[in-house]
Amino acid sequence: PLDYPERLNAAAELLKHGDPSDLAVVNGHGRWTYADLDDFSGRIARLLVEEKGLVPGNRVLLRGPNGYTMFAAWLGILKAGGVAVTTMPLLRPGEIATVIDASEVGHAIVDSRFIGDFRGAMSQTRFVKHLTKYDGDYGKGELETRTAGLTPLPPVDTGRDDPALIAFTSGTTGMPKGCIQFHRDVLAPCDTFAKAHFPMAPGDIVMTSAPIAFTFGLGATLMFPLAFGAATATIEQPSPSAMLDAMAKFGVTHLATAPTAYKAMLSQPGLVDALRTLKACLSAGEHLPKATWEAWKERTGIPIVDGIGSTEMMHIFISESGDNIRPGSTGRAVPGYVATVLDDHGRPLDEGEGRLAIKGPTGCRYLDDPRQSKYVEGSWNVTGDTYRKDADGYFWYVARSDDMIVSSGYNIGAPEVENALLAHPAVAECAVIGVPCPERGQKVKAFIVAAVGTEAGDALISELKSFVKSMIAPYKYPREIEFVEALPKTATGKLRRVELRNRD
Ligand code: 3SK
Repeated sequence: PLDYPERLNAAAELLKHGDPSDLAVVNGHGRWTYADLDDFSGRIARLLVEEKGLVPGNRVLLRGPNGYTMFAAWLGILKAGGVAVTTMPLLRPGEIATVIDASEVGHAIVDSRFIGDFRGAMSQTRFVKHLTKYDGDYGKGELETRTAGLTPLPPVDTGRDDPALIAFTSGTTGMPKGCIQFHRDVLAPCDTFAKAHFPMAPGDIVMTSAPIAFTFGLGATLMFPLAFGAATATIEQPSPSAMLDAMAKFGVTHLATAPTAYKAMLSQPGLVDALRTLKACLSAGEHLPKATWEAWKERTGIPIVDGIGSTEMMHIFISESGDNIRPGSTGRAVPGYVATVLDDHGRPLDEGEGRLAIKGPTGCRYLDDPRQSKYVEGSWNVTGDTYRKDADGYFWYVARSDDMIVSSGYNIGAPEVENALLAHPAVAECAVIGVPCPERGQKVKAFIVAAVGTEAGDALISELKSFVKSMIAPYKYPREIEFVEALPKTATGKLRRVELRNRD
C-alpha cells in the first residue's frame, strides 16, 4: 500500500526529485531548470494567496497549451493550496462556462491567445472574480510581470486527502463529469504505473501530444518526469510530424501518445532522426491495435507499453512492459491495483468476458453527479469497458460496454472489426458501429478514412470486406462501408461513436 504522510503537498513533493540545476522543461522558447520551476511556481503561489486572496480549496481555472509557464502555474496553484481546473485547449465558450459553473471557479490563469473563448465563457457565468493572463512561454505577460519582485511562497501545508485538481472526462457518451483528485492521487500513478512500466531517470526527456487537462497528458508530461527527476519537452501543436521534429531536436527518450499518432508517425520521414534517442513508448487513450504495435516494433525495435486508465482513476491501472507484453492485450493489473471482470450480476469472474472493474489507491469521486453510483459498484470502479480476462490475468479489450454490436444473435466488438480493417494498407483510420437492420437486428457498418493515394471506391469496398472475412470470423465483416474525410473525436482524441450513430 502507498503510505503517504498525512500532511502532503503534491507540488512540493514532485519538485524534490531533480537537482536544482537539472533541466526540467524544454521547448522552442527556452530551457528551464528545477530551480527555475520551483522559484516561478512559488512566486505564482504568492501572487494567488497574497494579492488575489486565494484560500485553500479555491478552484483556479488554467487555460493554455502545455508549456513552462502553464506547468509553473499548475504547480503554483497546488503549492498555494488551490485546486487546479485545467481545460482542454479546444473547448468552446459554452463548454468552458459549464466547467466554471460546475467547479465554482473563482480565479483564472489564461494564456492571452485563448482569451477570446475565455471572455465568451465569462459572459455566461458569474463565478470568476480574478483573472491573470500570460503570454505562453514567448513573452512577458501579466503573470510574469506581477510575480517578478515576489519571494516564492513556501508550499501550503495541505493534507494528502485535500483536493488538488478537478479533471473533466472527455464526454464520449454524455456531458463531461468533473473528477476530484486529492494530493495523494497525484503521486499514486507515479509510484504505481510509472514505476512499474514507464520509469525514467535524470537525464531522460519525455514528450507527449496530450494536454495536461487530460490526466493521461498530466501524468506523462508533468507528474512522471518530475517524480523521477527527468525533464519534459513541450509542444503546442502536436501533429505527428511536429512531434517527430521536436523529438529529434530535444533528444526525447520517452514518448507518450495515442495509437493513431503511432500509426501516422510510421509513414513520416522524420521518424529516423527521432529514433536516435528514443527508448520507451507509451500508448493510451484508445485501444492500441495489434497491427500498430507490431508495425511500430518492427520499424523501431521499441515495444509500445499499452495501458488503459481513466480520468476517474487518475491514470493507468492495467498495463504491461518489456518481455511481459502480449501484443493485442492491454496487459495485467498494475501493481497496487486489482482488476477483474464482472458478470451481469456483479460477480467477479476468474476468467472470461465481462465488465471491467478496478480497485486501488485511486478511485472515482465525481463532483456532485448522480452518475457516481453507476461508476462505483460496491468496492469496484466500473469503467464502462468490456474486457476478456484470460487464465494468466491478461486483459483483452473487447469494446466499450455500449459499443457491442448484436447481429443475428452474435456479439461483435466494434474494435475487433476495426483492428482487422486497420491491418489493410488502404485504411488510415476507421470506426465501426452497429446500425439497425430488419433481418439481423443490427448490422456492422464501417466508416473509413482511406490512406493517402488510395482510390476509395466500390473495388476497395469489396476488397476490404473479403479482407476482414479472411482475418476474423466471417460473420463480423462490415456489411456496409462508407468512406469519410475524418472521424468525429473528442478533444482528447477519443472516437465519438455516438456521433456516427446519430448521423446514420
Ligand atoms: O484513456 C485512458 O486510457 C487514460 C489513460 C490515462 C489517464 C486517463 C485516461 C482517460
